[in-house]
Amino acid sequence: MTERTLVIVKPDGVERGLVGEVVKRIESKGYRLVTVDLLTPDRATLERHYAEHEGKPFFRPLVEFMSSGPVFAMVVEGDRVIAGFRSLAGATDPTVAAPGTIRGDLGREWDAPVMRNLVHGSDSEASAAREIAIWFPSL
Ligand code: IDP
Ligand code: MG
Repeated sequence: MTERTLVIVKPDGVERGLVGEVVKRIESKGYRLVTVDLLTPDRATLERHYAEHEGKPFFRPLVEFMSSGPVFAMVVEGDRVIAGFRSLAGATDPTVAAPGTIRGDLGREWDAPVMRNLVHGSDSEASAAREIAIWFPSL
């Protein structure tokens, strides 16, 4: 089943020069980039994107972190890519993310536990549709 998902290389990943590494893993798996953008997102966009987390203790720090510098956002297409990219990304907490995953291999979040985990990936068909509309309204 061909799906689309929203993937974001977060500011820590862009700053560390890991955009190419993330794209390589996505393309090597057989997924296709539909569109990409390098941008510094504003707070309003991030508050919409992370609306499900509003009120949680990490919400404000997360919005600040995500707006702190450029991110690399992309729409990725492929067979069951929503679950497939979550699998490539690994567990939310890089400390326990499995080796072989993006977060497990490359995550270094000791300055901000769990938050700086390099990538975002939509978690369901509904989230993917909602998030793609926020980041790429013309699609
Ligand atoms: P996910 O990105 O794996 O889907 P979510 O639970 O949706 O994880 O959380 C969204 C983002 O919020 C995470 O990727 C991470 O950057 C941050 N985050 C989640 N839990 C915590 C926490 O306990 N402390 C700090 N940041 C967190
Ligand atoms: Mg999530």
